[in-house]
Amino acid sequence: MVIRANAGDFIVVDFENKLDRPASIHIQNVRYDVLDSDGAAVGFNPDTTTLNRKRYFWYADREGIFLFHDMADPRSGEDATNVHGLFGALIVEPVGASWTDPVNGEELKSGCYADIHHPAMPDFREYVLIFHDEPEIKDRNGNTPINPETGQPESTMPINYRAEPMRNRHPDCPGCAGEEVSLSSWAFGDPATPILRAYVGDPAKIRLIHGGVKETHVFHLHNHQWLLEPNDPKSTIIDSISFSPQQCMTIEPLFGAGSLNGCIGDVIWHCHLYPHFGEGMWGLWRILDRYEDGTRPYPDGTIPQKLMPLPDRPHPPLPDGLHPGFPRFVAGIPGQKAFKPPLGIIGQEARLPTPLEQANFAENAVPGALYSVPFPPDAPLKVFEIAAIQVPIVYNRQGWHDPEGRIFVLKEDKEAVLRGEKEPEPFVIRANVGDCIEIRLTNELPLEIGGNAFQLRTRTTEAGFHIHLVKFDTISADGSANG
Ligand SMILES: [Cu+2]
Repeated sequence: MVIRANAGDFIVVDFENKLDRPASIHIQNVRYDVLDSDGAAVGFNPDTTTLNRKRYFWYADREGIFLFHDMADPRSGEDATNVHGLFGALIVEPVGASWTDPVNGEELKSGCYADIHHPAMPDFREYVLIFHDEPEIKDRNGNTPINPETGQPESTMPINYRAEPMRNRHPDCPGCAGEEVSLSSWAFGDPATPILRAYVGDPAKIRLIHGGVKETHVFHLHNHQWLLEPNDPKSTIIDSISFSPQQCMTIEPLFGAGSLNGCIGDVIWHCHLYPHFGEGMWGLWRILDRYEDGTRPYPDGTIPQKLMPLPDRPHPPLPDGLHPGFPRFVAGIPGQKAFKPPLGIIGQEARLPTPLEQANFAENAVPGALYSVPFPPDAPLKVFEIAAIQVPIVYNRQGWHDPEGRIFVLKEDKEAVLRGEKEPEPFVIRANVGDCIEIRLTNELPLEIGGNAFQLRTRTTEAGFHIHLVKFDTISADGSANG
């Protein structure tokens, strides 16, 4: 549950407990009387948890994110309430702000996704994302979910009471091999996890919350950055941040949805701890180029909800025959592996753009930057010819080694590395601020890895080159297959 108030509001919460155990609402960081509204039974205070009804008083003295949860049972285990989801947040907006439902523009009583309006400040999209610990989720038959590859039980890592683990997106589609398709909506449909939506350029605030009590997560958002210290324009610019149990922070992506280069498409966000990512902790930010009226199906037949334009911004252009709006101009076949983007690929999967793709290219489009061009036309060009290769990596004089080391190398160094004349090292390249960088990647990896006591034999037919913090075109250069 996410509720909102304005700074300066006095808030009365009438809490009714219908559980068969004491419960409460304990809020963090707003002002309240600890003797009456702490929602806990602490020290010599009265017990402010309840089996029936309790009224709590809060004073929202400033803007921000204020997590609340049950403090009658603060334990972390399955016997307690936190891991089962008994938490939420109060978001305090500026004085004078109002909020509406992004789907229909109507008044919003509660909800994770809101459009925030203000008479003197820019409107923005507000997305509240509450990350969890790992609840003991059962499958539809009441059993602990099993990873189909390992045969072992596996955890589930939710956001906003949803999770999209890779085990449910197991490659059985034509042409699919392994992990590289698990994030693809072409192969498996959209994930159950939040799909945040905006028109390109919309200002946005992600209200990032850790509702759990045990584990740390790392929030990472592709192709967007934000200031580590929002009120300091000289602050470090980041695109990932660790956050621990009960921490809350506002992420305000610079330049809004689509970042500096106005990219459209599906921007993935996820926990950077890979086990969490693989066990469900990811979602998409769908950045739209055309008005979405809630009637027009995606390629797989699902009909997305309407998205109200922010009223203080220019109305997004209406779709037409050649510009049906993302993702409808992207070539693909639902139920199958996503196509590679046109023009940028040499070899078996090379293809020319369809007329629809061509019509949606940005002005000055080049292979690898088709739908948004992240550099000015006069930017100096640096080209790197790179290969991904397998080579043993020896870690020390005692000969501890990884027989299946996998590294990027400059093509001109490849033979020397493979012959053992040049030691493998992490691949580091350099450029100057303002350069346009063209990466030409050749995948020379073996088609499989493992097949021993420690690693299942796994197909690894695909490789990508995903970069952080610099600008690129999300649809054609993310180095992944998202959305
Ligand atoms: Cu995590």
